[in-house]
Amino acid sequence: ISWFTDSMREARPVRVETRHRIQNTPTVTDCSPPNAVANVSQYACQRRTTTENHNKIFTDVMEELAESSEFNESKGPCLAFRQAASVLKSLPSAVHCLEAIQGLPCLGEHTKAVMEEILTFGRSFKVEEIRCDERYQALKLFTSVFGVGPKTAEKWYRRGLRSLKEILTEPNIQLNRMQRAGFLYYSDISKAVSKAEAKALGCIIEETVHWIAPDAILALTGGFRRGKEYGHDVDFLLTMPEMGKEEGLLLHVIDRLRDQGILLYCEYQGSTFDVSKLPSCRFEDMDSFQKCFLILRLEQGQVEGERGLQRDPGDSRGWRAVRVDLVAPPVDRYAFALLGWTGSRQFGRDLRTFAQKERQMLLDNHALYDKTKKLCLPATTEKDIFAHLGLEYVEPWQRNA
Ligand code: DCT
Ligand code: MG
Repeated sequence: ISWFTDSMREARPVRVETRHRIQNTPTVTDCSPPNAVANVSQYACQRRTTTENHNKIFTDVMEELAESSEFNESKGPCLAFRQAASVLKSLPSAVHCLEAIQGLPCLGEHTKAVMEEILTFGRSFKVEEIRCDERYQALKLFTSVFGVGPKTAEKWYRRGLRSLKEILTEPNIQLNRMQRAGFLYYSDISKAVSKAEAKALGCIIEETVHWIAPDAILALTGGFRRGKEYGHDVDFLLTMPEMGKEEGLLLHVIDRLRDQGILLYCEYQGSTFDVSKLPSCRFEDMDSFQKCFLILRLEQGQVEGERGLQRDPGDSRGWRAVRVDLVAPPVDRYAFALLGWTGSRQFGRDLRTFAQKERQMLLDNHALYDKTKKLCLPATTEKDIFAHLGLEYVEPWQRNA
């Protein structure tokens, strides 16, 4: 299937660009002098971050600390840990001493203290304490269910509930449809989706979409477009070459998936997109394109490769359930939606911050608004958007910030 292979090829660098002006990160293994790392940008959109993370021992801890801060609604510390993790992910080699990170942006005193602990003891006592915390454990477990956010998790925790079994047996808890699906398919959808599985789903979606509309435009987005080996779901963007023809497209796709007997769950949201309301200032909001959150049935025989489906040992079913997101913007919004849905979340967050702080522009999944010129800037490709922002183009596989 050529479009999927193209997406993957795009995600897998054959020839690595050697002339990097925006990120010329030196090697930091040798405890380089402070000013050697001075040209690492504070913005992820000015760094190149592949899936190869040399500092996982630090970034895993930072991400757990960020998550814990998020549960405590400590927005500042949460963002600070995520930014620190993101900077460390972009480094070309492992950090072996604190001197090597001097001059790097986004690494505050708190982060440095955690790194020092890891460098000295090989572990972080702070994070180990958090991992043992009853509330953290419960919130992490509850939010691992599809359809359960931090607010619901907190509510359940406050009612004294601690395990998924307790949630399911508590008579006073009313699960919504999405949460019921989340519990029903929990063991499958809490398991990572492999690239081979994503590719198989790409074939199914492509066949379905093109059966309905042969000229539809389809793209793989999310982590798999960035070249990740595993993900929690598979994300796709689809549109029609002619404006307005995308209306109703998703509903047809959903019907067709149901007819094929592979639609296990579907949450459809119609478009609330309104050109006259652009630009939106609420960056962190969901975009308003028509979209659907699906759970699809993937058969063993559809997945290429020796390993086939990701399943528990002893699971003899010939299929698994997989989470799939489909988003269908109008074609003139396609580039913005593609950029937003390709992620990573941190890359997108920093693109928006950069646009606002450095360029007096507002960027979201729908548009780029120039506050000085008081107009929306048009774009047909992601490259157009980077150019408007005065940024060097960053390939999808370099956006794993
Ligand atoms: N995104 C967005 N608006 C949303 C949800 C997501 O713009 N309402 C963006 C952020 C990242 C991207 O879309 C894909 O989202 P995820 O699937 O959550 O992230 P991922 O990078 O694909 O990670 P994973 O591999 O875990 O799926
Ligand atoms: Mg994803």
